[in-house]
Parts: sequence; C-alpha cells; structure tokens
Amino acid sequence: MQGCKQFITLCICPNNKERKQKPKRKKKKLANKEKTFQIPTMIETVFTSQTLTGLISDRKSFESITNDYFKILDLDGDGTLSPSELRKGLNRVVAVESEVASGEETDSVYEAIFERFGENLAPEKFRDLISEILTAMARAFGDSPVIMVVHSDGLIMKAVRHESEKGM
Ligand SMILES: [Ca+2]
Repeated sequence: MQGCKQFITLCICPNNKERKQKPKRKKKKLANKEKTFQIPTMIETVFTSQTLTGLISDRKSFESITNDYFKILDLDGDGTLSPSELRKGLNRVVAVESEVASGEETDSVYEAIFERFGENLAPEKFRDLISEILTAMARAFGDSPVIMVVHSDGLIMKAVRHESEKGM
C-alpha cells in the first residue's frame, strides 16, 4: 500500500502541563553512576499499522534502531538487559503516554515478558521483544490511521520517520 505517505507527523506539541518540574533534590551518591534519560518531548503524530510493520520488515533499519535502544538501556554495559534495566527503559522506548501505568499493571506486563523472553535479554532477544510489541500494536490499530501523542525519541516516531524517508 502506497497511501501511508500522507500519515506523517502533523504537528509538534510539547506537553508542558504534564511535565511539572520536580524540585531539585540532592541525590544520594550511588555506587555506580546511573545514566539518566532526558525528559522526552511529546509529539502528536499520525500513523497506521503499516508504519509499524514497515519498520519491522526493513531488517537493517530495524536492527540498527533496536541496537541503539539496547545500548541506551544497558546501563551497566554488560551486554544484556536485566529486569531492572528493562523496566527502567522500555517505557521510554515504546510507551505512548507520559503517564506511567499503575505498578500492578506494569508488573504483570513485565512478568509476561520475562517469562517469554528470559530475564537477561541479549540484543537479539530484545529485538524479538520490540518486534512483537510493534506487531501487537499494529494488529490492535487495524487499518485506520491513529493519532497519538508519543515520545519524540521513542520507537513510534522512529517508525514514522522511517516511513516518511522511504516514501520520499
Ligand atoms: Ca545490563
């Protein structure tokens, strides 16, 4: 289907009201300096299920994108993603809302993930996981275009940019 080109980013709207500045607190010194994520900008975008499946089927691009995320999420740099590394980072990669789901909800999602993919993910397993999440999203959205507010550096925006670059 060629019609996806039109479903590109509509507008940029930083979602300020949800980003209350937290008062600066002195962090206790941690044994290992943790990498921190930048607060992502939220972007409203329109895409279709093909935006997502298109990225997955472009193996080279998909591999390079998931490898980049893997490196960001692998905080201790040991080459696998531990449960805690995954929990800290996955939300930033695939979540579409800035609000985090309730603890219980998240717990059951992660339990299911660890059960299927194991507890320490190698890059290939991480790629399988991301591929499965995107496929599930694509299936859920069906054929109609979807409007969403997503992280500007998240996976959906990568898929949208990937699609618009290929379509040009
Ligand atoms: Ca690690």
